[in-house]
Amino acid sequence: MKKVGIVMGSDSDLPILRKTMDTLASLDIPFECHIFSAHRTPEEARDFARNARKNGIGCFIAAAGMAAHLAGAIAANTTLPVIGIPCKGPCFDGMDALLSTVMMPSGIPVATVAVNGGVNAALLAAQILAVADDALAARLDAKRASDAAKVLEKDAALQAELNK
Ligand code: RP5
Repeated sequence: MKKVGIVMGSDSDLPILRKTMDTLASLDIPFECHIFSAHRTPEEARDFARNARKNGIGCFIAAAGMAAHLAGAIAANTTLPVIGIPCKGPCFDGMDALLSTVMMPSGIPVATVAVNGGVNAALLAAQILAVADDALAARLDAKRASDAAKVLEKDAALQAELNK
């Protein structure tokens, strides 16, 4: 099975990526995860992207905050799908990272999830890999059903409380 290549700009992004890794692990999806920065370690970020296909990576998740160029820098060096996570920093409520990640020029796409959207990035990566993997698609269906059942349980509890 193809791996997900996860990269974050700083270890300060790690709490968001922990959710990504936990979600991938819960779906039995292999991954490798690195701290490479578009600005501080541009050669390592570029090499990770350029060597990914031969290293068994099927798609990327790239997370960064502030002037968040990491997802775009990865996308510039691969035609594998790249999912960007804008991470909320100390200013602008994450709008800086959101715009830096999402506003890619034509030709170099980045599929951007919500600010701090670590879980959805993992699920989108899973859905990309599941296009060619029926067993993974079945695990995703099971997760959707289980998540829906949890919401309905909460609704049932709320109705029971309100209708006492
Ligand atoms: C970005 O700058 C990183 O992705 C991080 O979100 C932000 C701040 O990095 P640190 O100064 O906390 O290392 O490159």
